[in-house]
Amino acid sequence: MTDGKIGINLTRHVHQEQMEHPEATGELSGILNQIAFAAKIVSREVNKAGLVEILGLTGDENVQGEEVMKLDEFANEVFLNILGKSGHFCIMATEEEAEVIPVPEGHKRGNYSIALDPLDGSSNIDVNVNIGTIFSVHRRVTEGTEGCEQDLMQPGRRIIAAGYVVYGSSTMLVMSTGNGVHGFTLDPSVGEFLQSHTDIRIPEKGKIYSINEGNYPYWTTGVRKYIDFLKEKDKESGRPYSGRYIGSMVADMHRTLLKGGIFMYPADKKDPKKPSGKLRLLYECAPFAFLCEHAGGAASTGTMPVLDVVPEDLHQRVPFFAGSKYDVGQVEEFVRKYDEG
Ligand code: P6P
Repeated sequence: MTDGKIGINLTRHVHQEQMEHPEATGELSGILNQIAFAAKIVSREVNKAGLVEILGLTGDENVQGEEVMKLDEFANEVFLNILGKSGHFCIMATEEEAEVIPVPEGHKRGNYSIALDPLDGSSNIDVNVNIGTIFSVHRRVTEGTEGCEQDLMQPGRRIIAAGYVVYGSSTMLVMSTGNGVHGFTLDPSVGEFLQSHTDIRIPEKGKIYSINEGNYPYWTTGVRKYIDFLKEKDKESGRPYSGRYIGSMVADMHRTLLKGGIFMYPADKKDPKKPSGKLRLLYECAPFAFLCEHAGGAASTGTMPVLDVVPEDLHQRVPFFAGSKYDVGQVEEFVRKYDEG
């Protein structure tokens, strides 16, 4: 996937895209540069977390009722501070805050809204597993100065830019503004994200499935039968598939984008408070669905494209099946046959 075009940095890439697509406003490069700036700061902390006493739990809980790691809070603060003062946004939302976040007093309200998970996979921080930031940008739909929830609660089909940062052996930013999916790897020696992956394409069909099998007893019949099917021996279709599950959405989806296959977090009956599964629509599923579709793959709730879901709540959860088009289509067939029939 890498094409040796090292030397093009994120700024230049987005500028070139805007030259080719004048319909996009000039703000996109500013937005992505601010996201990259915040990501560099978070990357520095993540990479030294093992060395300083930052791994401890704060003992606080976020709106999801999950223990908040200090790095979660740090990442949340960094992104909100930098993006809130960038002048590009009229309203923001993050996984860490129950309510929408206004732009700080005295700073310009811009034409966009942003929803983000500042540090997804935080439960993996203290075992040194890849974690990440996920973001989704919409154009505002309301008039006036202050933005509001309506500017965030838009279907993913209307996203104008989305992406993620994966903090791992290297820090990589993968994004799309609707003209292909591109990857940029941070060169800490120059402090720049340099293009390392151009026009990422998800293979039409994969041979890896990624799901938390511990939830098997709680899935619908259709999902259970699909997972059983993937394990049956069938040389022609490449089954049994290999199982890979890291438990960090950014890491699992990064592999799925590059190698294909299917990542799943279905609805399950394990927690009555989460009847639609665990992953959130606005700042986890919709941005990854946007990337999957622009990389030639698909992302479904099991019954409809994730990008067509009209949000009803800021922290709404949806069942999520994403990756190779063939594989996502196949799980939809099992859901149709066994769960809707
Ligand atoms: P489970 C991390 O907490 C997260 O939100 C995603 O990054 C990840 O895909 C999922 O939860 C893992 O959840 O229930 O399999 O541990």
